Amino acid sequence: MHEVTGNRAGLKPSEISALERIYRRRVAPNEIVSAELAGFLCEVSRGLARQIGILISRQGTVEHVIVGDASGLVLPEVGRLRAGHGRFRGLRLVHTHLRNEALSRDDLVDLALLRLDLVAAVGVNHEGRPADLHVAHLLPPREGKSPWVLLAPTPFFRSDIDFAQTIEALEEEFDRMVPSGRATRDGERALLVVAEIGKMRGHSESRVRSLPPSAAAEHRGRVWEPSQGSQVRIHELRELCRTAGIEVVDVAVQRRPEPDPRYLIGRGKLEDVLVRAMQYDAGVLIFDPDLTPGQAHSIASFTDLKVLDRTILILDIFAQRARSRDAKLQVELAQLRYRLPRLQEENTMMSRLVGGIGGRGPGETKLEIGRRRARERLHRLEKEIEQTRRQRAGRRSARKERGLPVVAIVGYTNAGKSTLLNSLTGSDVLVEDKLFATLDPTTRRLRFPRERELILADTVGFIRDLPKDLAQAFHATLEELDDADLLLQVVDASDADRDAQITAVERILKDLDLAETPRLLVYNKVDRLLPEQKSILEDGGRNLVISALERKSVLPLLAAMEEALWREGHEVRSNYELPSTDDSELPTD
Ligand SMILES: Nc1nc2c(ncn2[C@@H]2O[C@H](COP(=O)(O)OP(=O)(O)OP(=O)(O)O)[C@@H](O)[C@H]2O)c(=O)[nH]1
Ligand SMILES: [Mg+2]
Repeated sequence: MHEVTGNRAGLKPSEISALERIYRRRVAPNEIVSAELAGFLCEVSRGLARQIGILISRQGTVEHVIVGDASGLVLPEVGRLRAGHGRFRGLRLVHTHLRNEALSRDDLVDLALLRLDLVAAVGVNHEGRPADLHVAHLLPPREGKSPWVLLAPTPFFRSDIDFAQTIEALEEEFDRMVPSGRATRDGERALLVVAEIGKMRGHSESRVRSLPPSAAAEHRGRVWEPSQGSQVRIHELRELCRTAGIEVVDVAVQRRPEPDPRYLIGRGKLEDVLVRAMQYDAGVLIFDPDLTPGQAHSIASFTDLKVLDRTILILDIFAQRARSRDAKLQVELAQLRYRLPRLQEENTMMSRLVGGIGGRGPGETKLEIGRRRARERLHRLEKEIEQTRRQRAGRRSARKERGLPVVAIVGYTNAGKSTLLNSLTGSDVLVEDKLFATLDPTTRRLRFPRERELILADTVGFIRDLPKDLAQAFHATLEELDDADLLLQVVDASDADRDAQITAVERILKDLDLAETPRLLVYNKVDRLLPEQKSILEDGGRNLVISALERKSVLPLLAAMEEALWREGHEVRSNYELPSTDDSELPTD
């Protein structure tokens, strides 16, 4: 069925059928549009006082006829969905401009987002004949360069652009710039989209709205820098991506007083982002802060890219890293909880929306399952987790009977918790310079001189702004903490974000009802500090300052632990001595 779409309201049946007859026309391969067809479009356009647009295939057939209003038209969903491969869609837009005006921002955005072969506007003169031909096409991605080029308008009948040659040359250029091997690369390429919500200081975004996207982006880039807080978040998001094996090709930041209810960022900015994603050949957008289910859906219906947010990314990393059955169950539960409100029965967007990077789920759940099955699975998981929780509780109470105090190592992810466990107990727990290296809690026994013994537990790292119900899903991993007699809060002293991380960890401890548990703050990685920074941090011996990599430096911590524990009512002895400071005799399991 060859239908005329768009602004048909008020058109007479005879006018509609005249437009429908355009579908019978053919255009020669080397022409953008034939002179007769252009003439016809101008005449009808002027008669109706509306733009008329057609999408023409490489074969020269008319694939769509669209009616607009006096100043623009809305293209049909020519499959925003990725139509096979190739850089271009194999369709060009030819439409009329009633006042012979230049190509609009919308024309250029359509060109980029729909990856049209090119976009052409035929200006209409006062006699209803073709005036100028305005043409733009895409350019291969180049740092800081516009994604498209506008050719100088020429009188329609003097224009000598050979369409077939132009598009062939362009495709070759694109192939040279962006090797096709990229399509089969291992890792994903992502563009980060960060909204800085809060008071607007200085420049307002709205002033740059009317510029074409790339110019607007450059303009913005000059006007303000993301705040300190945003920079920290962006850094963290990059680290998360690195951990997940995702390459970050670009970061877009928008400052706004309130999140946009539909798209988180403004629609114009989102178009910007999509153009850039296209330019960089990115397949994934990662939003921070997290998207509401509604936002996720609106964005996914706007683009065919994968739409993720920070929490989905974190869950994906958890899924990649979970080893034990417990951890797998918990990650899967957390994923389902996050995804359930985003699931819609029979929704094709779904796998892009909720599938994470590789559609990874640690368990047997196919992430494409519908709502009902997801709910069933969720209940089953909850039951299973409850069962294993009881088993663990049994093991813990057996331990309790033996009266061993429990010390749990907590802290921000990558602070060095596992490294500390290793150096205190001479173990060999996985340590990695990546986020969330530890998902499965490890416990080790640590023996002090004079028969004193304790259980040392490593835990999953904390991170700011993990949604509360997800934190809950990990509660089982953190149960160790409920029984802890003492917490060692490990801080990466060398991280610029140190203080905010301490605050984030303290907030989570409070959420977990652990604010009252005795706690030692341990500044780690001080080998990375300058001597004067280190001595400020030591504060005349008031702070525990260590380098978990150097076993000797943890001795004062051991002393402090022993003191805290056996003074906290376990068994106070007066003839107490510090453990030996001889490194070779450092107590181990
Ligand atoms: N320079 C230096 N690096 C350290 C120190 N302690 C740990 N690291 C490094 O920091 C990185 C993270 O260490 P982990 O022990 O895995 O950190 P974690 O807190 O267990 O991290 P997650 O389990 O991912 O939350 C590793 O590359 C360690 O080698 C230290 O005292 N000094
Ligand atoms: Mg660890």
